[in-house]
Amino acid sequence: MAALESVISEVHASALEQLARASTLEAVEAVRVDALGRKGKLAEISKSFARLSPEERAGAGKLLNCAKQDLEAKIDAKKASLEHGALDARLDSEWIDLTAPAPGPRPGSLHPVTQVQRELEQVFISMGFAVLDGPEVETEYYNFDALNIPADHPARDMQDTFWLKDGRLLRTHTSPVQVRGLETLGPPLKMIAPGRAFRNEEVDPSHEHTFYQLEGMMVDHDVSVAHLIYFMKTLLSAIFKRDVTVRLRPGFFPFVEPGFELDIQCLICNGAGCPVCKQSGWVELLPCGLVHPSVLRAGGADPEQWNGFAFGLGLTRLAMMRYGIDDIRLMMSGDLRFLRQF
Ligand code: FA5
Repeated sequence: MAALESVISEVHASALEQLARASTLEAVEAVRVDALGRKGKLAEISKSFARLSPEERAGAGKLLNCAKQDLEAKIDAKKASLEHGALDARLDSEWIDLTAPAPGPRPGSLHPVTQVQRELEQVFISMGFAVLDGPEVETEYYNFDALNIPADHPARDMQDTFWLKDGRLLRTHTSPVQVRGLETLGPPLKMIAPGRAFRNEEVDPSHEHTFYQLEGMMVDHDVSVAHLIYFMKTLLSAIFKRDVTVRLRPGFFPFVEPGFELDIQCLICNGAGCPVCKQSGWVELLPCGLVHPSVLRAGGADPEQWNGFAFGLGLTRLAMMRYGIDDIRLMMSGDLRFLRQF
C-alpha cells in the first residue's frame, strides 16, 4: 500500500516538473495525456486498486483523486496563461495604426522605350530640332509615293503592310513625317518624329509587328554626310554615355541617296552572336542618308536650293541595347515583373 502511494506521489511530482518546463500548448497537452489520459500513468495505477482491501483502496483512491485534481487545475492554469501569451504576442505583432495616412497607390514608372524617347527628345531639342508627330494610320501617298516608292517599285516589298479597307494603311515607318514636316514647316528645317510603326512580319526576339522608330531630318543649304554622322554620334553617346562599336555600310532606301546602314555591335552578346543579332554580332539600328531630291520636291522644297539628311532610328531596339533586354516581345507583354524593373 505504502509503495502504491509513493508511486502516485512520484507520478504527480514528475508531471508537475514536466509542466513547469512546458512552454507550448502542445507540450502541456502531452503532459496531460501522459499523466491523466485514458491510458495515462494514473489510469494504469488505478487498475491495481483491485488487489487492495477496501480500506487501502479508500486511502489510495483519495490520494489519486487529490493528485488528479491538482494536476488538472495546474494544467488548465498553464494552458490559460500560454493562450494569453500567444494572444498578446499576436496583438503586438498585428498592431496597425488606423490613424496613419494610407500608403496610396504604388508609383508607376515610364516604359523603357518612353524613357529613351524622352531623353532623345531633350538632346535634339537642345540642338534646335522640332519634335513632330504624324498619323499612325497613313495614306499610301505619304507612306510610299511621296518617299519615292511608287506602286510598282520593288522596294514596297521591303515593308509588308497592314492595309485598311478604305485604302489607307498602318504606317510602316516614321518616314512619312519627313514630307509632312517639310510641307508644314518648310525649309530650313531640323526635326525629329518619334512614334509607332507597324509591319506584317514574323515576330522573333528582334522583330515585332508594332515597334517604335525615331525619324530625324535636317534640311538646309550644303548639308553633308559629315553633318549626318555628327548628329548620329551625338545621339548614340547621349544614350549610351560610353563608346559603342558601330559600323557604317551602304544601304538602299529609295528616299535617300546615298544611303547607309549604321549598325551597332550587339550589346546583349558583345558581338559574340545571339538570337537578338541573329548570331551576326551586329544589330541594325540607324538607317540613314542624304534626302532624295524627289522627297524634297514632294515636300515643296526646291532640290536646287536645299538638301538634307534623314535617319530612321529603331527606337525599340535602341532601348533593348540600352537596358540589355534580350527579347523584343517583352516590351509589349504588359508583364509587370518586366516593367517594374524600369
Ligand atoms: C526604315 O524604316 C526607313 N524608313 C529608315 C530610314 C529613314 C532610312 C530615313 C533612311 C532615311 P528599316 O526598315 O531598316 O528602315 O527600319 C529602320 C529600323 O527600325 C531598323 O534598323 C530597326 O532598328 C527597326 N525595325 C525595323 N523593323 C522592325 C521590327 N519589325 N521590329 C523592331 N524594330 C524594327
